[in-house]
Amino acid sequence: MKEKLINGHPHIQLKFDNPDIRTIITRSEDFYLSMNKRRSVRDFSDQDIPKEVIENIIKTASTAPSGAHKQPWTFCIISNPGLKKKIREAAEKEEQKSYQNRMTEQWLKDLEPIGTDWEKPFLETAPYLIIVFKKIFDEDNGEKKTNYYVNESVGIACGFLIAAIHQVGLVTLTHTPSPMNFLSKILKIPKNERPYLLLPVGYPAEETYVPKLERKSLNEIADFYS
Ligand code: IYR
Repeated sequence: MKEKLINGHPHIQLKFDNPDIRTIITRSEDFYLSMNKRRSVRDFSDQDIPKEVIENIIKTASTAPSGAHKQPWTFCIISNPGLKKKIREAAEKEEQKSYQNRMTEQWLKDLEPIGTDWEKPFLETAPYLIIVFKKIFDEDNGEKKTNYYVNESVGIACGFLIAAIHQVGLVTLTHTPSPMNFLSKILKIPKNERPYLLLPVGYPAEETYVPKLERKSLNEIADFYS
């Protein structure tokens, strides 16, 4: 492997496969068709999945680019039934308040086609909950070390995670109970970390229905400046 120093730091030569253009075209179509089958699922089976799969999808998420390569994320993986119950109860308490008082009429109306409500049984049914925390800063022997583009970095890592879950053949949901600080309390998370996203992971329940949605067309989402 060829190496050289840049700014006194080691750099390695990029290993680039250089696929031919037909391969690139085919892969672009295949990957789109595969990702377009992804759906957010709210009804989970309690069927277990090997821990190895969870480890691999988390490692995939952590291949995401991040500001100054700080990797400002922590993934908490919950399979303990008592802990899942605690999280469900705390989430539902907040969600009940949100659905009853905190969300606007318009917001509730926008959610009607999706069919959500304050009840979150998937927090107990799914074999794994992955809770993603963003690290506002890092601590090195009591010294504060700044992280950069934390929201962007953690958002991209979550995108990789969701793609990985779909690619291995499992399902998830991007659940954002609000406010989420109860998660820090239950899991005793240090002060430099904030909850970002909660993802139940598993198999869908036997007969699962998802909203009949259309995705925006390319024309609606893209402007080409040729
Ligand atoms: N956090 C709530 C409400 C909710 C909000 C949006 I925007 C959604 O797309 C779905 C749900 C909940 O999880 O039910």
